[in-house]
Amino acid sequence: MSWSPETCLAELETQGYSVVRQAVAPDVIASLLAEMKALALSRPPVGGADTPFLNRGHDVLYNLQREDVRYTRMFTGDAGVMAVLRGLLNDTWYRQIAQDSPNFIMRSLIGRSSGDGVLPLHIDSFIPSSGKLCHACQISIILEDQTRERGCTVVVPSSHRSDAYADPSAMADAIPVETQAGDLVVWDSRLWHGALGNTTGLTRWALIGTFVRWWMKQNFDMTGTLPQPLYDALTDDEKAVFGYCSLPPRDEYQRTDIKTGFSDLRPRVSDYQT
Ligand SMILES: O=C(O)CCC(=O)C(=O)O
Repeated sequence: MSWSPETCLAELETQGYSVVRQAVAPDVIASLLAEMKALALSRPPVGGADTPFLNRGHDVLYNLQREDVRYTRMFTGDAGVMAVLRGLLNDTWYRQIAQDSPNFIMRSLIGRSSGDGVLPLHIDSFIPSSGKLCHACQISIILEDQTRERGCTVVVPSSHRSDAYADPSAMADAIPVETQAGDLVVWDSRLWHGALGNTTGLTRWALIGTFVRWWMKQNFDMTGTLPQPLYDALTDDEKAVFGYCSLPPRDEYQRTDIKTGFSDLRPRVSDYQT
């Protein structure tokens, strides 16, 4: 690792975001990009009328954690990324898992390519706050260069502590985050952020992981729908990141603690339903 998680965490604290330049090797980026493009062609269309407002007009590949463990491992397999995520999101009162392992979870894992419309400023923490503790963050692995014309991400620096929902009129104060393939952009999900319209007619793919504290809901039933061979490939740390250690018990006779450790992990995905 040639970058400093401490610097990234310090920037996240003050600015609400951090850019890590050239964190991922070009050959890895090239194969991820080819896979995003192939998936976009081969997957049946989703959504329609119930597509969330912010996703309309943009290409989104949902639930990439079900395709291949490699997509999850772009995050969990990177010691620097994991140090940043633990620093931001680990619950220090979570005793069943040692603090050098994750107790935060992944809320979503998507591929995203900007369409020609602007992505309005928004937050993804659902609730703003001015507190020093972060409860959700996003990491975008940039697969294609992002310029203003190609719809780069925009942010309002330090807005993560504003204790307010994003004000669309603040787009005028938002700064473009121009990046190159291989960069990482990390932001506190309370940060007011969006993206410019992509007027180039080209794709603009990024792999975006959203990570949250262990008690937040995931976007889909990640734990119930993971194919067994992918579950078998996960390390215990990765199973915790998927949420298998913090599933609510069925009732008080199954368990009375909402938090569990690695010794409570089960051999099969279906075991968690019983
Ligand atoms: O792709 C981007 O530039 C921003 C994506 C975004 O705002 C989001 O995933 O919440």
